[in-house]
Amino acid sequence: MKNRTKRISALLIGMGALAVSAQNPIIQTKYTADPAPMVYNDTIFLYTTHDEDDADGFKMLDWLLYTSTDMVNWTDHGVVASLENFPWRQRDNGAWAEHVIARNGKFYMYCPLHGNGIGVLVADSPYGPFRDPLGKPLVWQKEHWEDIDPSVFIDDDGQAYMYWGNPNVYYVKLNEDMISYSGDIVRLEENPEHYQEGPWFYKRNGKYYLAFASTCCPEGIGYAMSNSPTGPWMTRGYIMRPTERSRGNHPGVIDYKGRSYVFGLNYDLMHLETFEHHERRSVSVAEMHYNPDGTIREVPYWQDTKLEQIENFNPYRRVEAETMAWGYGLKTEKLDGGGICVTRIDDCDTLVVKGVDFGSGAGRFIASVASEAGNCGIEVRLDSAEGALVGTLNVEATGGSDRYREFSCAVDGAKGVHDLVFRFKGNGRKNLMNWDWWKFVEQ
Ligand code: FUB
Repeated sequence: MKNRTKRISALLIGMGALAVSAQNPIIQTKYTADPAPMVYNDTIFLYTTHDEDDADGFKMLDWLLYTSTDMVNWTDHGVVASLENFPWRQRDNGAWAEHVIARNGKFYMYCPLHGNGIGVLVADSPYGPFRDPLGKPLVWQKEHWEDIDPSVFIDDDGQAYMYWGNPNVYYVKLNEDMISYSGDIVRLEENPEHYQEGPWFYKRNGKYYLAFASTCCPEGIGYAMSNSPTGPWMTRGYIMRPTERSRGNHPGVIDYKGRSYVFGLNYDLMHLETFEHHERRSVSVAEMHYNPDGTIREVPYWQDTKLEQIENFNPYRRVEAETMAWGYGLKTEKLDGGGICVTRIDDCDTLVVKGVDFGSGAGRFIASVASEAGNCGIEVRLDSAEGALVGTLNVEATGGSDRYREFSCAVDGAKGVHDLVFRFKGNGRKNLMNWDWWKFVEQ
């Protein structure tokens, strides 16, 4: 994705207002798909699949994790599991739509390996590491390739269910260990109307919901409701109608901090470069609303929604640089000693953190940066790429792109709540620095 033309970068910089105000897609440093949001300990853990930058058809090798507490600024935690976790698989592609759920202090990740059934991984932390406790698929109906898109839900009585499938819908009752099941795999006799794939099974106010990607293509997000976890399912309509503006979709639905959200996917980031079709998708999210009878009000297409930041961002603590609302053109990668850094930083690139509360005023800015190039810097601006310049961090060569050093600069004029825009300077050069973390110090 970074090899986009100069023309596109220039276009985006010229459209600084778009870069700062855009909220969808929520991840711009990689292509992400198949959102599986999980609320745990006041944080949203957003697990996604990963379309490779050069994907033409589906080229999917690993699963990623992002977290947020405000819905618009997301921290990248990198790859949390990959095909390598499943040595028994027979294919080197097919890390399709996963789902993660917590039970009894453990975290279970259900992973379809397209064409090789559905495996399960377990971890002691939502960040991983995840390992395969079975050494074989949890489910594999070898007579077809329909075992994709698992969605797991634990009912109030402790019974866990896994729904999955394209084009048929299957479910099975999972045992309390979450890595085995009892009874037969059941295929629904009748699909909800418009069902294609990507079931998202949940319960809210005593009613069961099955959201799903609607008939391809383009796919919208449909949903059905039931009074029982095993149906019968009554189709209730669309959460999001299909539109020619996109192609695939895949729902993830949560309640968080008193609001309800639907996650899905689109091709809008790829469309900044090309309208030729490739499977290079991006996760988006919108707030959604329930009617008093439990039905869901239709949500417009992602780009026609406005996502509100639900709490201000605190800059007076160590912030991982890979935390951003917008960072198109940048990439993230794993640091040698663990952790993630922002990389592929070129002259005039920007990184935006939204809704930052500077309170009565910031006095200093500190950043941990590694730079081979040196003679570059980070402008600290407010609200847009051309907004008020409140500080300039000069970065010297540190002796290598993995040799991190702290640099700091004075800040003047950063008070109250603003979008924070870091604009990189380097006299037209590329690969200026790698960036690990930053923080502000109050005046
Ligand atoms: O991402 C691969 C496949 O595409 C998913 O499993 C489907 O839901 C569709 O999003």
